[in-house]
Amino acid sequence: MTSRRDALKLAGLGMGALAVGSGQAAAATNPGTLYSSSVAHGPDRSYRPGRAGTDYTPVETPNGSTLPYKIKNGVKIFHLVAEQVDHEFADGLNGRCWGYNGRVHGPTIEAVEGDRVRVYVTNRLPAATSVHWHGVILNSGMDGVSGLNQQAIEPGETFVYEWTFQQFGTFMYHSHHDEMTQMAMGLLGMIVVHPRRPSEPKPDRDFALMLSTWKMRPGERRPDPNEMTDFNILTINGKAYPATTPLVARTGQRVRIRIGNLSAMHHHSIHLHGYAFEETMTDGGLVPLSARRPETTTLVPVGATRTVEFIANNPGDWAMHCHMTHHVMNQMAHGGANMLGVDPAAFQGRVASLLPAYMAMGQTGMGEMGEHIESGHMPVPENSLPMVGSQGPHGYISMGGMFTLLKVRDGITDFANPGWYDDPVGVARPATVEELNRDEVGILNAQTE
Ligand SMILES: [Cu+2]
Repeated sequence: MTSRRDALKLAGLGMGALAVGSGQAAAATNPGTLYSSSVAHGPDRSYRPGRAGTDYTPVETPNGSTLPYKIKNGVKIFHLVAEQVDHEFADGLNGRCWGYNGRVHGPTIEAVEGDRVRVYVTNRLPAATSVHWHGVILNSGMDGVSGLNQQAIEPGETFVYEWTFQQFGTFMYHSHHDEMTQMAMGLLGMIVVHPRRPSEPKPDRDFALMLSTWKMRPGERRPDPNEMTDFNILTINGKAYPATTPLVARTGQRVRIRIGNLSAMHHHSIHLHGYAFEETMTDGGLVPLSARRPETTTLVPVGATRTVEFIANNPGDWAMHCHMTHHVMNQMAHGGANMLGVDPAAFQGRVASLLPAYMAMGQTGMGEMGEHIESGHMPVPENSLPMVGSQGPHGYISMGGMFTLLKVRDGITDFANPGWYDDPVGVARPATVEELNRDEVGILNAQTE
């Protein structure tokens, strides 16, 4: 028997459901208006194809590329080919991965809000696949979840997807068939959609970065999709530092950096030195001005994009990296014994009688390991990466993995790597005896004694 109170509850629920229902109906006819559309779209309204230069400043994908297209009857036509790709993560480490159009990760799909697009997907993998357009609001049948929205694309088949971008922003695409295997093998890419009528200043420099994680056992070429936690290659656009191409801007330019994360298990807190920025967009749309706040680190969760913007008013070479310390180390830093503080003299000789090439390491940390390798004092196994870094202008840079550089220079018009920054203001250096005495620091500097 239903009590009066229950009846009221039911009535309340009913009204709630009605309210939700009408809200959904409104969203369905006008999906992009919440935060992310710059024009009033009717149902599936498309515009003339947006043009680079006039409608938008093209995005750059460091170490990557933009997917070419052709226009037929007002529709932008793209073609993705899923296939095996031999990919170099950094000098010395190659993987037999899966990617799109000969790349890991796939080329960036770039379009303008209101563009009608048709994307052909050819499967040259030994397994079935499908492509999901993460964050793109489109009809259910184009959403790409195999079995749910469509049949899987079998090896040798070509499927066609078609929709109109009703929103702008930073989105991603990836396999949605056997995700665990196929995303771990590299089947992912970025989607950048520019606003048709921007309400905010266009960026002068616009970059797209995809974060991902890999398990590459030293000596092996196949990424291991079964790994759940201990990933040992951390990449930006498929590259581990020092193979990451720097982001270059001229002093005073407005810089936009779009960061997507399709790692298996790890969120990444991406930190930029030298600047405070604002997070302007997520893959859900524009962040309202009233909700923006200054940050120096943006947390990019798995399965999300974060877009940050700033004026490049501080020239220099600036580190930009994941702040999780194990994410800025390469392969050989993982799984070793803790040697910190150990005096290896006692056993070095005994081990060396069994293993002539043996070298104790890690007693003061891992920072010096890259130098040992670079100088030829320490061999690394075939097809593997040392833990960290490369030679910088002031010594060895003990960073690897998810690490890149923002290089800001006065007056440049060419955005190729400008080399190392020579800071005219001053560089930190050993203190002099006069300085130590003057400021009564009470300690003598080993280098100035
Ligand atoms: Cu990270």
